[in-house]
Amino acid sequence: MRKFVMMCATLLVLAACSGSGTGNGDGSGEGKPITVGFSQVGAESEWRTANTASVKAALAPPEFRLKFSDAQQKQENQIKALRSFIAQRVDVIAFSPVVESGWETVLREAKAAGIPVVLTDRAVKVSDDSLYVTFIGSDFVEEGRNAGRWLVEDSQGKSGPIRVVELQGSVGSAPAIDRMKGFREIVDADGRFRVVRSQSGDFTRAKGKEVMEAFLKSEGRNIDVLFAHNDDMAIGAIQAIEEAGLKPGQDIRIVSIDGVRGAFEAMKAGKLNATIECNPLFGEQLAQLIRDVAANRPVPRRVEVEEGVFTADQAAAELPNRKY
Ligand code: GZL
Repeated sequence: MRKFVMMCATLLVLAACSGSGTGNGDGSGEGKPITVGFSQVGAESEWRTANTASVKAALAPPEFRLKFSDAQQKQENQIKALRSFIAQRVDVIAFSPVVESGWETVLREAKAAGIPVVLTDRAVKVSDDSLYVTFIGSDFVEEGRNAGRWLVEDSQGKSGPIRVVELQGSVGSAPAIDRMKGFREIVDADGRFRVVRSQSGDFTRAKGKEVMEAFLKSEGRNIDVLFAHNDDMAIGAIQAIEEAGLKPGQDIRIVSIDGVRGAFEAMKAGKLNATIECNPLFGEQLAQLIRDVAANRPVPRRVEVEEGVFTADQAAAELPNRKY
């Protein structure tokens, strides 16, 4: 009889400790923390910094055990990080893929290891959609369309050709590919706009300034508009425009994407004309997706974040409300 009681007690203790990574983590629940491997693109922009802060704040102990890796905008570093998460047998992998292609092999390794993958911010191109469970982020094509719509509106009464230069995001990245696609769709339909130069500034201020300097050198005063795929490159370009003796926001109309604090400050100073919001603060939504995925609950295939369009006349009033 005594042996039977001991065995039941042991089984009860084992059941309480085993958990499946779905405990509510506050000590009152019955499971262990959910271990998440997160590979971040890098720290290239104000947007990325805000996104990292939001993810880290949401995937916090005791509910989560976060293994965070900064890839410094290099795909090979992300692939290394994903392989390390697989070797450590994390419960869930989440990552923002720096570029769209080249993920098939490592995602098959994660699938073979039985580790679910959540895409955040940027998408991937793979032949087998079962290689990731869900995606949370923005509609970059719509962001590009919104930039184009603002420019068409801003150019009311002007005849063409209106000469546009474009600072693209990182080559091969989903935001760069899709923002360009959406913008061209709108401005090409209007017919008055000519994109005379288009080159990557890799989403950074420094590179944005450098490429804008090259545009100014080759096009001189024949630039009417700058479309930048993110605010950081636009802010770098603003410096180049001023150093060339021109007035950003007046001699050259400027529209960019993200809606970071620096953009609102530039709009308030009259140097940037509009920014299309791309919300990086989805950490809590990501945490809920990871809870559901870890517990094998069904999740939507795609979760999009809410975002708006902000123009210079709104900047002063909106600036105190900005959270990133
Ligand atoms: C967009 C994100 C982009 C931002 C840039 O969701 O991937 O990367 O627009 C950032 O600021 O570098």
